[in-house]
Amino acid sequence: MIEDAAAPLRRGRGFTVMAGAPFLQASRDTIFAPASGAGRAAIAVVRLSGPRVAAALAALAPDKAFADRVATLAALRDPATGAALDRALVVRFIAPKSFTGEEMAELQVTGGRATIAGIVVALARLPGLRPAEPGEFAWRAFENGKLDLSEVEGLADLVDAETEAQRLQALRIAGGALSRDAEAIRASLAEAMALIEAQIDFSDVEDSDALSLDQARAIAARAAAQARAALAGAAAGERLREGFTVVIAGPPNVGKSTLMNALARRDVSIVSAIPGTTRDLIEASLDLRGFPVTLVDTAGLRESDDPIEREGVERALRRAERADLTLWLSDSIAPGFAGPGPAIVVATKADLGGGAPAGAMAVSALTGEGIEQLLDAIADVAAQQMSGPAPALIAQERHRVAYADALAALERALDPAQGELELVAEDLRLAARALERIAGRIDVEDVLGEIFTRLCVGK
Ligand SMILES: Nc1nc2c(ncn2[C@@H]2O[C@H](COP(=O)(O)OP(=O)(O)OP(=O)(O)O)[C@@H](O)[C@H]2O)c(=O)[nH]1
Ligand SMILES: [Mg+2]
Repeated sequence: MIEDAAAPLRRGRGFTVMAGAPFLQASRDTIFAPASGAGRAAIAVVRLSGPRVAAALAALAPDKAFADRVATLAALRDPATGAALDRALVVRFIAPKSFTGEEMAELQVTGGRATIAGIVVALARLPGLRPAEPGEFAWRAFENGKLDLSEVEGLADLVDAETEAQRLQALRIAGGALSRDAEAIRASLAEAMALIEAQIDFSDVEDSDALSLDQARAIAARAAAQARAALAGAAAGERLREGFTVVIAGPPNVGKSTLMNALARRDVSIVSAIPGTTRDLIEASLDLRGFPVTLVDTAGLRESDDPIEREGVERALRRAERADLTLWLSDSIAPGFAGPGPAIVVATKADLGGGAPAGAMAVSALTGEGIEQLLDAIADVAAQQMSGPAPALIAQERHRVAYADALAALERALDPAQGELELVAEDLRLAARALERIAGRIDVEDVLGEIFTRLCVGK
C-alpha cells in the first residue's frame, strides 16, 4: 500500500531530546536572553518568550499596560528591590503572532553591560523564567510551525553572512525559497502516486495500466527536471556559503607575503629579504565585490634541510591542492606552475623591470602596479565559481544530499525497464520522503542539535 504523502504533514513535532541542545524537548519555561551583540551600544534588545511574559512585564513595570505590537515607554524596576533598572521601549507580542509563536516581548534598553546585566538578573529571579540556550528561540519557532528547518538554516547563515552575495543567498533560503521548491516537487509526486495507487486498485480494467503509468511518469519527469535545476546551482551555492580560497604560492622570496599584504590592504604576513621567512599558512579574509574570499600566504617552495621549513612547504602544497584558485608567483621569466585547479601566473617586482613571461600578470607591491587588475582577475574567477545560472537554492550539503536522493529515486521510477506499478510507486514515495527532509518533517533527529546550537543566544 502506498503511504499517503499528500496527507497534511505535521511540522516539526515530537522529536527526541538531543545531546548538545538540551532544550529540544517540549518546555513551558519562559526564556529570556539579550538578543543584540555584546559590548557597548546605544540600544540593546532583551527578548522574552513563553507563558509568563505578561507576568514578567507586570513585575518589571506594574503600572503600565502593554498592548499587542505597540511600543510602550516604561520605567523598569527590579521587583525584588524596587531599584530603577532602566527606561525601556517595550514591545509585546501576543501569541501566536510572534517569532516563536508564543507570548513574547522585546525590551529595548540602554546598550551597556551593567544595564543589561541588571535586567537579566532581575528576570532570572522571577518564577518560571530562565536564560535561553543558543538557538532556543528559533527552536520554539520551529516547534510551533513558524519556521521550517531549512528556514532556520537560512537564518543561521544570514547571521553569519559576511558579504552581500552571501547575505542575499541566505535571505532567500531563510525566506523559504528552498522549502517552497521542495514542497512543490513533493506535492507533484503525491499526485503521481495517487494516479498509480488508483491504478493498482483497479488493475483489472484493461489497458488503463499503461495510461496511468505514463501520466505518473510525465509528472515524475518534470519533478526530476526541477530537482536537477536546483542541483545545478548547488556547487556555486555551497562555495558562496563557505567562501572562496585563493592560495599564494611560489619559490621563496618572490614577494608572496608582500603581495598578500597588498591584496588584503593589511599587514598580515611578515616580509623580509631573507628567503624562507614564511613557514605557517597565513590567512586573510576579504570582501571582493560582495564575494567572500580567503587569501592564504604560504611558505616558499624549495628543498630544505630545515625540518620546520620542510613542514611549511608540505602544508603549502597540501593547501594549494584544495585551493579554488592559486596565484603562482614568480620573479623570473620561467614560472613553471603545475598545480591542480585554476591558476593565475603573477610576475612580481615589476618595478625592478624584469619583464613578465607571456600569460603572466605583472605586479609590483611596491608601486601598486597591477594590484587592482589582479584583484579584478581574482574577483572574476570567484564570481564565476560562486554564481550559477540562477540564484542558488541549495547551499549546503544536507540539502544537496536530500535533492540528490530524490533525483536518484525519480530516475529509478522513470526507468522504462521498470514496469511494476508497486515498485514505481515505491520510488516516487522515496523521492517525496527525501524532499521532506528539507523542511525537517522527517529524519531530523541527527541534525537538529547541530543546526540550532549554531545560532546565537537570543536567536
Ligand atoms: N622591489 C620590490 N621588492 C619587493 C616587491 N615585493 C616584495 N619585495 C621584496 O622581496 C623580498 C621578499 O619579500 P616577501 O614578501 O617576504 O617574499 P616571500 O615570497 O613571502 O618570501 P618567503 O616567505 O621567504 O617565501 C622583500 O625584501 C620584499 O621587500 C616588489 O614588488 N618590488
Ligand atoms: Mg613570505
